[in-house]
Amino acid sequence: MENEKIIVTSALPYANGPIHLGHLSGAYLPADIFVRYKRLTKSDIIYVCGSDEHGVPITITADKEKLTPQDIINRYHESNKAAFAKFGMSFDIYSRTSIPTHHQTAQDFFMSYNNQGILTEKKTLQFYDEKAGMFLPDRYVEGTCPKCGYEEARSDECEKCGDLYDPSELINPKSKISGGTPELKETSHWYFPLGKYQERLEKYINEANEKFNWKDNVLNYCKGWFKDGLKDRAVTRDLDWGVKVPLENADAKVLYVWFEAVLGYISATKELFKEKNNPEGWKEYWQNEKTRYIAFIGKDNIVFHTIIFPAMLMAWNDTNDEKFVLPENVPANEFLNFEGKKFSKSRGWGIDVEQFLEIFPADSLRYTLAANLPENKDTDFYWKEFQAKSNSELADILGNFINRTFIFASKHFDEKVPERGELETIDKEMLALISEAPKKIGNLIEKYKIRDAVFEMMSLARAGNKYFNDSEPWVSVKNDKTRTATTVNICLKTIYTLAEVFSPVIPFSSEKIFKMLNVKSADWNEIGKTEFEVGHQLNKSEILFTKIEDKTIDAEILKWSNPATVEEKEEEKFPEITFEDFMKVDLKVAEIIAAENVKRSKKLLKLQVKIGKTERQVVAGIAQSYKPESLVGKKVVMVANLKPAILFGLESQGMILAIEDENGKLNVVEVNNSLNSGLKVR
Ligand code: B3M
Ligand code: ZN
Repeated sequence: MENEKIIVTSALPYANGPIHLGHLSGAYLPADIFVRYKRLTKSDIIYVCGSDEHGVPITITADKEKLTPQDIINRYHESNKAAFAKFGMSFDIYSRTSIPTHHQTAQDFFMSYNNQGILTEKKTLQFYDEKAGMFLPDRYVEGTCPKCGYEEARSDECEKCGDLYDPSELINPKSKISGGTPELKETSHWYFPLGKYQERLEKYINEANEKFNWKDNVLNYCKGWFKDGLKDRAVTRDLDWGVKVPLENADAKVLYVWFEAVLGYISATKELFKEKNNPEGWKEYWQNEKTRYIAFIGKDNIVFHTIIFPAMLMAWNDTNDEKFVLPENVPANEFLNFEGKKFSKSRGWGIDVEQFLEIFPADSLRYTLAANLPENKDTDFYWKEFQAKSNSELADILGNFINRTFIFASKHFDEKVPERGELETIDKEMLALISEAPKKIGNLIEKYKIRDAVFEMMSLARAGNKYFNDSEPWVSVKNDKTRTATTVNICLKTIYTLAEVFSPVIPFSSEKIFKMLNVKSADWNEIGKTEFEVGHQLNKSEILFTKIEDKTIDAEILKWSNPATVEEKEEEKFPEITFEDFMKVDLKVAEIIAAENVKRSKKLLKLQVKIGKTERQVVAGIAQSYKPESLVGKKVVMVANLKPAILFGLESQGMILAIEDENGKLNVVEVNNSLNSGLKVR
């Protein structure tokens, strides 16, 4: 029988920041464990991943760091690839979406849809930044929510109250690029008719679920989308970074990043087979109805993999001879938090993989993360738990069992596998456990219950330790060496099985154990039954897991509990300005002569200030730090030539300088009361 063909993909991480532990727990470690297991069962499996290098997330990072998008993706593609390798990710290829193969693939899909009349071109209004000379993507516009007054609302969606609105309703819109007020301007985009596929998508998910048992979190999420009704989605954007729309009248447009990123799985596979000198080989996987395709992702990517990508493939398959497989399962994980708080790139919260692996071995991280995967709900990484699990399980159970056995084998059996004598009940029970464990563990991995699988792995090691204790070889060695031989033989066989079943989780350590045993990894389905030849020569043993000391962990805890560390990372880099730039800012001493709350706003105060002989109204976001009456009479510093803005329907004619402390409290910069208002600050 031909071995089953499987494609496994993990979400393509944006190349705009380092990979952190949350990423690993979501889409990478579970996939790697699955793939490594499947390889040992002799499946014909390919595992592809790579960097997602387009879209606004990349351009925003580039703007922030005053670099080009190309600089950003080069930096993070290489460093993420290296970090993944160090962590033991066994991708067959870690590709990237900036390569020509990918651009070509994405454009082919777009053109096929367009030629088949699947897409429609529609006109819409979108914010345009005159100063920057560009259309602004959603995340580049900020303003006040028309519903709840939240001042950092996005152009068409309020993060605070969840309202969706037309961009024309956003109050006081600001361009994040120039700071200016953007205008709504007409543009046109190509739309994919997602709504038309709703019925077929529901059917596809139901059927896949019946056969392959999808996870509840994924199903519920999809149900929510279906309930709201799928809508047409624009698959193009006005942006100059990405895959160009391959049409004549679309010079300044690129494909929407999600539209092309999911196709990155296909282009990465093409690249893989090109490397193998078999450029058509990818088709045997992607365009083969017998292939099983499994897409590992984090929960924030569900809709793209269960709805949008399958709909895209359906549309292609309807209109082309070569048909693609759809995912049979999308086992999305929830999130891992770091010490009780969400990982956040922008706030610098949470350790990244590279930093982590400078201090601790990859297998300790793999094991502890795998035992605590957010399979059904969010979980947390805590330093103390990491230490406890590494020490009390990897070192004290697994490591200790292997170590004791090797000491006995070398001391009493000349580093060779001794022959078993007659089996007693205790031996038979241990042998039964060994022969059942691989199947049991394999079944759990097949169902994406990796946590449970890891628990079973350690249970086998625990059982081995107990068997060693209960057999008391240190007693038998004095009066019944055959008994000791039986114990050591069975312990070595247990270790062989442990090395195999643990290898998807702790591959580096398993490799060492195989070497100590002087064997290679075997077929997973045979492992519990494999016997050593009597007299098989063992190699020298080595310490597999060293205990993590309190002082090492305490140092980490301290580092991450000290807000200064986080603050440091948060520090924004400002571009240099010239003296002339600085002199353009008109700073003046102002006296606050009246202050009151702004209706419906928690943040804003309406102030009247005096600057020399003139009076002005300023709307300042300091209501959470000051009672209005406490401000009256204070002399402060104000930016007097700021372009007026409307906040909550009130005109604000300037800005007051304030210092934000570590807790987010604002402290207005006060000046000596003897100084007259209107004086220039410089
Ligand atoms: N780059 C989002 C993320 O990094 C996105 C995934 C693409 S998968 C095709 O979470
Ligand atoms: Zn709102």
